[in-house]
Amino acid sequence: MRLGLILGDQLSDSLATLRVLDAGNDVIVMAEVPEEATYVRHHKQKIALLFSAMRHFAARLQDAGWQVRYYDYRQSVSLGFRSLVDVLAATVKEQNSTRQNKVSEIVLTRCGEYRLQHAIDHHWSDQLGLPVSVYEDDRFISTPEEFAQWAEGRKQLRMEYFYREMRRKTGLLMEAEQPLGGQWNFDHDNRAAYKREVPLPPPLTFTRSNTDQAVSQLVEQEFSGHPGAMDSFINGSSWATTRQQALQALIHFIEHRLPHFGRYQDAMISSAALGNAADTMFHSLLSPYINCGLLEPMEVCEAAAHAFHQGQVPLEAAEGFIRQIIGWREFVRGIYWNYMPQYAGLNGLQNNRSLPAVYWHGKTNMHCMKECFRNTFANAYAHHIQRLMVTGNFALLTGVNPQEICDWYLAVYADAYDWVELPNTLGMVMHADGGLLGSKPYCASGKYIARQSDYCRHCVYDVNSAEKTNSCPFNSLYWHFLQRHRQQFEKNPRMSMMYRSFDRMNEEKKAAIISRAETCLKKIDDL
Ligand code: FAD
Ligand code: DLZ
Ligand code: SF4
Repeated sequence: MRLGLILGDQLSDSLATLRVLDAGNDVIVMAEVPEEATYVRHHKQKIALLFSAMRHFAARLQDAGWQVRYYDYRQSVSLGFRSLVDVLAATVKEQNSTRQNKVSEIVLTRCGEYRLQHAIDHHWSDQLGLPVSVYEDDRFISTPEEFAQWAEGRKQLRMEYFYREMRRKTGLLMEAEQPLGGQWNFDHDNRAAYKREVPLPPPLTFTRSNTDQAVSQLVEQEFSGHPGAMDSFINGSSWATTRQQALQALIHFIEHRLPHFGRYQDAMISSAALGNAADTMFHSLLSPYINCGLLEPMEVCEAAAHAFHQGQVPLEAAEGFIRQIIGWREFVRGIYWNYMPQYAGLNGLQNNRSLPAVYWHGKTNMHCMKECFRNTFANAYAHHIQRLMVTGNFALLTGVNPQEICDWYLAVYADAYDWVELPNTLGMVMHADGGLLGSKPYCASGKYIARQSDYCRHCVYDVNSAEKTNSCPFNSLYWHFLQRHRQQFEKNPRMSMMYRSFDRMNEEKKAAIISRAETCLKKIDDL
């Protein structure tokens, strides 16, 4: 008989492991273990979501006739298991001592993170004294090998071209070989600020099961030192933990959020004025489910395409959403597997500032940052523009060490796994990969935030100044960043205009801006 290990981010009925194994003969192993739960200080809600979703999934497998050996966190700890391989070793022993039919092989699906996959490929077979077979994770649309072939020989890797391949491969929003609407990408229509033209989406809450409640208690007791609050999980306003609830979230998204998704994709709004829906705008909130397997990327994209074909949503909304999944999501995964493990150590801009304490306590006078941290700690969520253009932009402009800021993003979001977080943070935000993921850094002054949000209207800082003592820190830090990295970026055609703007300022103004930036850098924790 074979043992099939299913990981916390592999909770899909279609998983290769389940297709390879035989419910009559083989045994599924699942385990909550300290090593996975603490390799970073995961947000409490991320642990609660995963443990609860794992328990519900194990119960579903049992109902479907599978034999499942499930170790909950307290069992793992009391049996002295730290890691998944400890669990497997003990389960092999247990099965071999109780059955005539001995364990002949360990089976699993390629895992999401290099850290674990490396251990599986290089150590597990020796540690367990058994063959370990790893099957491709075909819930993704492309394989790491296909990406490597596509990337080979290209001078620059651009998501847009990879995305077109994925459109062709999936046939989503295609008519023969041509994109529907005659255009691959409608991104230029997706830049509006939110002026309350349409109401924000209604809330969706989930009924909490006994399992959710037991897990919440466990997390409060065992992970009290981890960041984040549990309230929105406990009251059901944050995360789904079953396949059925995740499908409810998908339906809610298609009906209430997708119609306006593209248009307001880059918008941000203060929550005090509009309640909790402001924290999510029209984003889908589906990433935690897609990443842990409760929803599959193709079914989510097919639902969006179907809504377009039924006339429920405009083409630019469906295309914009599908691009995020078969474009960005697949592209960053390809980058990850193509360039790991070297990728994780890159520091192209040689940034060495320690992560400012504000990233953990969230207390600051900068209203935009305060809003993003509040959302992050309350819900284990922030939408893409909050991550990229506020907290990410601040880390870039202040020169935070990329590995430290990556660990932060990996910890605080319910959807965070190394394969998707790392390229987004190290590549897209920090430009630490020398431009592999983006041709220029996404650096921006407070003007961008003022244009895309109402944050600046509620802030003590003056977004129209870069040099006054109460000037918006993003403004002076932006110019300081450009000056610090003049050599790398001055010749970049997409950035040279900014250098010319700075050079045209009079000397007194330039000096005042740089001096204000230096004060901000010295006093980051007081901003
Ligand atoms: P929506 O805006 O509704 O987007 C729809 C879906 O598209 C998402 O659910 C997600 O599956 C996919 N998607 C969108 N943008 C990206 C992207 N850039 N990369 C990969 N998939 C994308 N996403 C994660 O899933 N896990 C992470 O750990 C993660 N870390 C990030 C760190 C930083 C610094 C940044 C800038 C982005 C990160 N992202 C990450 C990408 C993106 O911010 C989240 O996928 C998105 O905010 C999730 O919320 P949503 O489901 O409401 O997304
Ligand atoms: C994120 C996570 C956490 C918090 N806990 C577990 C766990 O106890 N058991 C498990 O199998 N998986 C967990 N995960 C998800 C894993 O970290 C993830 O499967 C690997 O990093 C591979 O992507
Ligand atoms: Fe953020 Fe600056 Fe606007 Fe304040 S003024 S909200 S710090 S961008």
